[in-house]
Amino acid sequence: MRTQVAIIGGGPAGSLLAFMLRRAGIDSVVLERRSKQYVLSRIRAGVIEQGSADLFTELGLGKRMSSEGFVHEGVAIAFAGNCQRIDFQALTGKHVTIYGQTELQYDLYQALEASGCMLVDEVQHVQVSDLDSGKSHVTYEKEGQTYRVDCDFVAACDGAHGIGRVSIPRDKCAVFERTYPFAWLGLLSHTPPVSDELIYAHHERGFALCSMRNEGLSRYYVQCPADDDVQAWSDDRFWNELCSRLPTEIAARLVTGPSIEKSVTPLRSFVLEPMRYGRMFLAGDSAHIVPPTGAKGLNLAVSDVVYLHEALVDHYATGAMSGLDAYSDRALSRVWKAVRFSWWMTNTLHRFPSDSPECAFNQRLQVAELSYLLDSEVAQLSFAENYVGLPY
Ligand code: FAS
Ligand code: PHB
Repeated sequence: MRTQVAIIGGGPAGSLLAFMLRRAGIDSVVLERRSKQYVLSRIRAGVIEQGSADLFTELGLGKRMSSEGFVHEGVAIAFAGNCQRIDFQALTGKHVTIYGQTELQYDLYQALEASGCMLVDEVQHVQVSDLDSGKSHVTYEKEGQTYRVDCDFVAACDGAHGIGRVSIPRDKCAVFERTYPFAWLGLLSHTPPVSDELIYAHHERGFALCSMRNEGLSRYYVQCPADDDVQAWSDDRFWNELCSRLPTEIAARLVTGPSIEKSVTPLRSFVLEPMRYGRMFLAGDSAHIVPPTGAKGLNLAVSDVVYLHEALVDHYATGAMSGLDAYSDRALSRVWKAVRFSWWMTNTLHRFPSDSPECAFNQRLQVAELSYLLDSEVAQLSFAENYVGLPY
């Protein structure tokens, strides 16, 4: 078969790109390794920046998000036994929306189906070829059959463990990486959220986060050792540990219950440059990973797709390659600012192992960073500006 853009990966980046290209009359085929059901079952992001939410509304994808999502005008930082709110709305005139990635993915799949976009799921052995020639093509297997897709361009939206990134020769790209000596243990429960806004907690026992999906579905995270096994965490141990890291009055009102999902997520910062190899363009987690502390991963996938869509529309309208040639630098400029913010949030709110270099000094710095943040309106404005999402 032939298409204009072969999209590898049917997560938020791939499905959003396919939908936006379709609206612009540009043909694409999405190849997804997992079943759509599996993709819809993955518990991931929960915070949607204002820019992303405005885009979904503009694209007609925001109906359920605006009726079922929560608009949050602030966030709380729990530190030294107190809890202080940072008011994004007052500081920036902007807010975030709490709406599960699972729900957003469902809306995207509904929209793809309704617009007649082609998505092939449960594909195997996807391979990209001839990316530096006009004969680019992708091959894949499905139910024992091998298929070939001839295309003008390939969009590698295949996440952290896809083939896009690994298909680029090592001498044609550079990798920037930072790993963290801890992970997040996340728990989802049919319990009412402990607070009507998110709480990011700094504590000597480690970081904790109180989030939610809706009035009856809460999402909590506690920092745990990087090599921790989820089996080692009973629900009771999780709830006790979470309570011990929250200010007393908040812990007192925490409603606990059986977990419906529990998982450990390693934390790392990763950027691959450039986000392009020949006629293949990377978007989303295939090019960059941020620790979830800054709630930026999904939102960066959205901004990448906005930039790539613009460049492809310009190419098919004018024949020019200039937009596509500028894509990687344009996307990376916003990516690195989000990498910086996510690194700062992670560095400031987590407990580093006592044997890590300069541990005592860094702990003092954390206290100074958080005291400055909570005492200074200027610092809060910078925090808020980054949290609600920097302009595209
Ligand atoms: P994805 O990984 O979502 O999608 C890639 C798709 O490609 C997958 O469906 C995969 O199956 C498919 N694929 C892979 N290899 C393939 C191959 N060879 N062939 C075909 N298909 C292939 N981000 C936020 O913004 N806010 C948050 O609050 C937040 N919280 C998070 C919490 C957790 C626990 C985790 C793990 C992540 C969180 N993130 C958060 C980040 C997360 O949301 C990602 O950034 C987002 O899923 C990125 O979307 P994609 O780039 O589409 O990648
Ligand atoms: C979530 O709700 O899953 C969530 C919220 C904020 C983060 C990370 C995850 O920073």
